[in-house]
Amino acid sequence: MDNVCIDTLILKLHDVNAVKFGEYKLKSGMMTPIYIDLRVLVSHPALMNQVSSFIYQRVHDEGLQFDSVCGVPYTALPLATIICSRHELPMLIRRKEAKDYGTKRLVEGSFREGDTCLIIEDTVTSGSSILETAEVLYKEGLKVTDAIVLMDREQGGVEMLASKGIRLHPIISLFKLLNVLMAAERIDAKTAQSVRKFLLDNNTFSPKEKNGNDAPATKKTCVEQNLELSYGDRAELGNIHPLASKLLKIMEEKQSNLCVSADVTSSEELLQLAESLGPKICMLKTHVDILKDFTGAFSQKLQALAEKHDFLIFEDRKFADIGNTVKHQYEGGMYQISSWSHIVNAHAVPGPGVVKGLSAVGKPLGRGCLLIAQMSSQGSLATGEYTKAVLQMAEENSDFVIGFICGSKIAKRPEFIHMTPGVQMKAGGDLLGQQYTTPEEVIYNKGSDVIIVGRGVLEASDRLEAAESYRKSGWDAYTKRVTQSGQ
Ligand code: S5P
Repeated sequence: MDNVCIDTLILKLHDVNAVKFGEYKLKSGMMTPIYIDLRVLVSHPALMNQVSSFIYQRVHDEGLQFDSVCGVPYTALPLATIICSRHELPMLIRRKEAKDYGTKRLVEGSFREGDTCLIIEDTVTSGSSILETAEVLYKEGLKVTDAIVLMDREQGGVEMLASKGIRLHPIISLFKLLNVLMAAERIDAKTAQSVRKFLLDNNTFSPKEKNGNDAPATKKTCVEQNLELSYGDRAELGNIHPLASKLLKIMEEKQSNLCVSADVTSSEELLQLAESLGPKICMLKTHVDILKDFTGAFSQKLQALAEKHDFLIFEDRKFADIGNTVKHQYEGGMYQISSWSHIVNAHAVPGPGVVKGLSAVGKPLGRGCLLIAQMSSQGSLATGEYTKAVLQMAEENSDFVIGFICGSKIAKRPEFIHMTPGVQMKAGGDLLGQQYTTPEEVIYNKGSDVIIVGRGVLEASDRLEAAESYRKSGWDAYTKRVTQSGQ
């Protein structure tokens, strides 16, 4: 099924008010900030036909085998009717109440014991409505192995039904729906974020304790299904390092995955950059040892600007010595990096001692570290097995390591941040081995989280304008990636 059609269908459903935002009560009594009301479909016959086509297409794509079709009353009943009529499939009708005259049957239509019935539903929250219908069918000697639903609220229905032996095939997930509505500017990022949080916090299925609250189970499920979590969702993950969470929140809030590499040699120019580009960036990267006039007062001013414009400071010191030495380099000397930089980075070459040494200083201060897993420069030795070993080192020290400097996403855990240097609007390189790829390539194709841009901004005639165009490119690539995930 192609993406454009699903996106268009979502927008049409929003047009007819089948998707509502506000305060609504679900059948279970739970209050929800998003309500899916597909009962309105009967008033929109063209849309009704389209929805039916999507459902049938899915039945076809999955190659489902069944003897009859049953729509969960009432909303899915007309959908099942259209599908069965169009494709000449036998249908069954489940009565909500047994009539008190005649045959007293709960299922109308002809069937034989042992027949398989496919269930069609409009919206699933916990999966209980599908299960209720399945149980009525079971009583009549029918089998139910699969169900198709137009809208999955992603609150545990798939898992609950799977635990009862029913495979649920959702056509639209609420996470996908939110991304499409946000990309079309029908809702703002805040609304999408609060709905996502609600969905993650209100999973109705827990394998141990049915109907209990089990938020982590949903989060795990999204990851397991390889659904792309938004930056905002990742910020809320249970195991995330507080600094990584803070960064992801800033990114979501400012709609920026841009880190500007402020590779200038005067502290005044660096502060000017921080002041003017501050609103566009999630992070400012420094090489403090190239400043000709570093002072303690400079680092205080930089911290004040980071507060003012809500960005993190990343001193790109690339520590690479034994633990005891890096401890001194991080904390002491004339730069006292740990006192002002939220994030530092390190090479893994010395072994885990380098992380231990840095962590001894940085962890009590709430700082975080990025490990250099890959480099953008030509002929870099940080590849293959080395990169894998860096990943392992990060996993073992995730109380201080928050992510990686890398060319592409290397870790599956959504708690880790991937940051990629060597970014310009045009692929290419410099005369000293730097290699550039584009924001789209880095974020959309390579799955990284943050673009690090130095000369792409610094050498532009209008630095602010350049920063804005990198911010926009990076953000658009991210939105595209999240929107297209899980399809
Ligand atoms: O592999 C790397 C790692 C880093 S941190 N390649 C890099 O280029 N960097 C840094 O990113 C580098 O030290 C510089 O500060 C920045 C890239 O700058 P640009 O001017 O080439 O965008």
